[in-house]
Amino acid sequence: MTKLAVVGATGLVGEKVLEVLDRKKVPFDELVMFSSPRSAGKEIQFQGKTYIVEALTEEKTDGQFDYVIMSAGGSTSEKFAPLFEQHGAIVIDNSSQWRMHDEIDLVVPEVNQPTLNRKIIANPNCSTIQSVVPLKTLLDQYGLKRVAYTTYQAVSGSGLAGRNDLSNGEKGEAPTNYPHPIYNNVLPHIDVFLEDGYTKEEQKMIDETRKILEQPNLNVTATCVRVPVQDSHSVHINVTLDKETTVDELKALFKADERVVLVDNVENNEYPLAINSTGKDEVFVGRIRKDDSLDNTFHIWCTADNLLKGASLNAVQVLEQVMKLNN
Ligand code: 11C
Repeated sequence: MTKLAVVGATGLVGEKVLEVLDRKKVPFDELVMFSSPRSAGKEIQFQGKTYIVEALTEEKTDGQFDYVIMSAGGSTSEKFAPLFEQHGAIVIDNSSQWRMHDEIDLVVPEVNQPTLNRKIIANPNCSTIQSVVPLKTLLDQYGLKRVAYTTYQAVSGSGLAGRNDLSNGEKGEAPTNYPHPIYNNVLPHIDVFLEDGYTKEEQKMIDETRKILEQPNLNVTATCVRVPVQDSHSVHINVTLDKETTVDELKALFKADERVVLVDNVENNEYPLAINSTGKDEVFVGRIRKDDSLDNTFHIWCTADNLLKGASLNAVQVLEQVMKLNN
């Protein structure tokens, strides 16, 4: 008897978690959906049944859950993930709360396995997830010397509030979520600014890349940018490899690689696009070029659906991974 809880079931990512659980036919016997008190009482139709969403309380963490997927923000995860864990559940957490704790696994199933030292497993930041997938292939084949990211991130990364700023901005309304209009604009600012001038989103990409790839000394830098796109993040990855290779060899490597889909036919204007990634599970790579300004360095353009591979799908893939380990 497998009992599963989905926390944050009414949010953008929570909705997708349910969609992916259904689509991938993840096996469980009982499901409980939790939300904030504000959304509690809502009805959700799932697999032919009506679920009433419950407000999460401390007492309810003692519900004999085997697995919990949390997509409810850092403060909820900080409080409730350890309580679920104490009561025996394996918790897969979408927030940034636990990611950089030494004893907590930070997992992208194509890249690494959970150790389960703790029963909380962190799901990485969306822009990091899609980037480490092709980087893992390059790491295994050539070794990595340096990674420089520039991101072009969709408004759904900020949840419904981001989506509203984009659609209301088009109608001439002032933003309520971002400090500036996102409609017709590009914001070099995601999450809060840190003392060194980087944003928290940029620092997350740097720290999480090193942790997931188990390359604590890898040179990584990032500039994270919000663009007026509904869904799917695009990331420019400038990567310096330890060994020499060619563009043709890289293309052949990615073409044969099950982790990614290569879309790189510039003669026909074919390259990864946000609009072609939305609703898809895969990570797309293309526009592979040599960067002659540095030795062994290449440009890669990488897109993925930030709500799927960048959040809900990765969380469900981690769930499937731990279910297998537990069997
Ligand atoms: C964004 N990447 O696009 C963020 C959203 O740490 O899980 C995800 C934040 C996180 O705004």
